[in-house]
Amino acid sequence: MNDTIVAISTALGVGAISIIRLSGKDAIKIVNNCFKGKDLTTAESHTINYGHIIDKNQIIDEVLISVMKAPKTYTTEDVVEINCHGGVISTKRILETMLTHGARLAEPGEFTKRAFLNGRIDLVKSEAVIDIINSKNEEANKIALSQLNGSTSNMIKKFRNKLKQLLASIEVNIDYPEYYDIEVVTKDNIRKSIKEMKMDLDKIIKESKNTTLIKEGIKTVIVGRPNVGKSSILNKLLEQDKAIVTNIAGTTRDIVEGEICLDGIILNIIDTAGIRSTNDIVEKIGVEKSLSMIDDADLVVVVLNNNEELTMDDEEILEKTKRKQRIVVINKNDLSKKLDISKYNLKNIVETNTNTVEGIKNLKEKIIELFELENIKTKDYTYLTNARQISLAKKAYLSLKEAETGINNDLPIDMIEIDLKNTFDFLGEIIGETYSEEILDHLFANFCVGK
Ligand SMILES: Nc1nc2c(ncn2[C@@H]2O[C@H](COP(=O)(O)OP(=O)(O)OP(=O)(O)O)[C@@H](O)[C@H]2O)c(=O)[nH]1
Ligand SMILES: [Mg+2]
Repeated sequence: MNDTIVAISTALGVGAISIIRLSGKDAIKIVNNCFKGKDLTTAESHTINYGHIIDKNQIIDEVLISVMKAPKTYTTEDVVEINCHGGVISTKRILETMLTHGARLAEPGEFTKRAFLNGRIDLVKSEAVIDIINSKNEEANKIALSQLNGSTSNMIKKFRNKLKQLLASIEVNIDYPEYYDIEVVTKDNIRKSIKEMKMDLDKIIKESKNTTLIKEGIKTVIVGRPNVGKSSILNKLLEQDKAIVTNIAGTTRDIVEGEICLDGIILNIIDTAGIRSTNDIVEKIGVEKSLSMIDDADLVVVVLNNNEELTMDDEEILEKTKRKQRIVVINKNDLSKKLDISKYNLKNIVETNTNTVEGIKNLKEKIIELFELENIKTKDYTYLTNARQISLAKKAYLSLKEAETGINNDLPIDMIEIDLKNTFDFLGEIIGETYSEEILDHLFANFCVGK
């Protein structure tokens, strides 16, 4: 953290402007050493300064330089941003010049990591920064913005304060039981507080699951035997002839992907090669790929042909997908019924005929119903937004539950205190009150360089 870091902060490519950003105690000095213009070391903080970046007396580019002095900066260190002409060559040359003058190339997310380590933002807010950059739709963007503004951090802090108060009063009662003027915390009081907190945390965890859907969308995989109409269904969902459709079994060899928006939530749809045993090498690879896609999917759409009897391959596919969130589509319902699935007692069945819009509309409605998409949108954007946060909240919840069991079983109060302290610590980890290097490395590795 003692060195000065540099990175290109804008996307590398042709554009009007590129920004090269430096942070650290020598940021201003390093840039000033290769700047022709006014003396940047005497420039006021938060000013923009015109001049040229030079290297060995040669002009590299005409630039505008923002000088931002510590501590009111993104990282809380001295930060300099060089606005140069967009374009790969001049941007890279300026970066190289900064490196030769003593800056070090920043790691992904290192600017934000410094903001965290220097105490300007907590871990949840750091994660919000990357979420804003990566948000794929307006809803995801709103959640990330609200998180950056502190909504989630405040919620966690409030929760921890409640726990702190409870812990403090328990301790006073344990340490100074002879003081009569202290409000005695009865087991009933503790039980009541724990119950309330448990309910609140449970609600937060449940609501937070939706954020993953909002952020990442629903990964939907269409599987089935060859020729049942998988690609036709994909094309109708996308309203575009993206996949090739023929009456030859084994038409789709590789996966075909597309995206639609259902009630503001993205559906990532993947059409796969028809599953059957085959000796064709290329088709075989396609079939293996189809099978492997199932494990990763949030939703599997199994397509069966209404006009054919159920085959061994169909049965295998139904077996392989039985534990997944699944919709069974009986396609080609314009043709006579030969399919009999009555022995299976299947749920979530939709009949379609890809020559009309009706069945596809029903399929979309089934997805909306299954994922309760209509209820997902909310005006309150206070959520936990990723697996790390949610798994810590779950651990906190389990500790609370342990505390509750303890109190119901009349365990000594200091045992219950341990569970409550664990809850307090797990919640603290969410905002980064405690953290490990490993967690930080993992988290910031997902950032882009320059952020
Ligand atoms: N009658 C009727 N024919 C359909 C329907 N849906 C698809 N088909 C026809 O069935 C044939 C196979 O359609 P595809 O969409 O290519 O089937 P697929 O499941 O993707 O097949 P593979 O890629 O080989 O696995 C084509 O000739 C389609 O026109 C339908 O609802 N009714
Ligand atoms: Mg196909």
